[in-house]
Amino acid sequence: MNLYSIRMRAALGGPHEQGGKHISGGEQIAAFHEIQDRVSYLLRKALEHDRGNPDFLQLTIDLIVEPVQMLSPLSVYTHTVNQVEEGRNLARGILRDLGLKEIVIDKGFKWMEITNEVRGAILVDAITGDRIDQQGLKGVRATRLDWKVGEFEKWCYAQQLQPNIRLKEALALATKISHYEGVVAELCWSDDPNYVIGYVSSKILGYHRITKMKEHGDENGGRVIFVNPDVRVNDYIQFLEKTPILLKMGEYE
Ligand code: PML
Ligand code: MG
Ligand code: MG
Ligand code: MG
Repeated sequence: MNLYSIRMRAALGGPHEQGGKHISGGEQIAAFHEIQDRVSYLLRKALEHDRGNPDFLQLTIDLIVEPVQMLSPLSVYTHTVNQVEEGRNLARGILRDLGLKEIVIDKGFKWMEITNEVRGAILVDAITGDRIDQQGLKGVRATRLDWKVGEFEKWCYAQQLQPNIRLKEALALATKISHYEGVVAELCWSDDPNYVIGYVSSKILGYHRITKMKEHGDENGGRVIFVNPDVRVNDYIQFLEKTPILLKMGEYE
């Protein structure tokens, strides 16, 4: 069956590359007969976003020609916290458990402060904490990823979790991001002012969902990915942008 990658990005004040403020983005993988519904979903996501009403919106639809890799989602653990400080300290502890030094974790959180200007993720050296992607304000966008139809709902049922579209999208992203040799961890929280949940994820420890990573009303959010220095950055970027990934419950490559 032919599958299509459907990508959306929306901005306010012109296109992103001309300085527009990022409003919303989204990725879907769908069969031909599903494209219309998926596009409607992405349009609604962009047009109803709490970051504002976009004046630029781009949709890209293309046939996937590369073989699709099937992955099972990272295991999810939820940590309930009431304060941002508590959430961020918890995140720091997980990053420490993954072997990152204090200075690198500090730098990672510093990079999170500029995620509002950077559209995609920021790649950081896991030993020095320096930025290594050279993508400027564009950053790195992980795309061509989704759940196989029906699998997220099945997975939620098995996990006794309420289906939540944010979790669905973030877990697909985090699973793809972590699925590359030499990637140590990802730190993320949303850029949506009304969504304060974030996570630290890694292939080894799974997806650690933390219920408060920023204050309500704060529009700063995004992703920092810590990678070992022996990773060839351009190959990893190519993987994130181009390799099609579908998530399926309990199935390995
Ligand atoms: C979740 O686990 O609920 C998602 C957390 C990260 C959301 C990132 C985003 O929506 O931008
Ligand atoms: Mg709006
Ligand atoms: Mg951003
Ligand atoms: Mg967002």
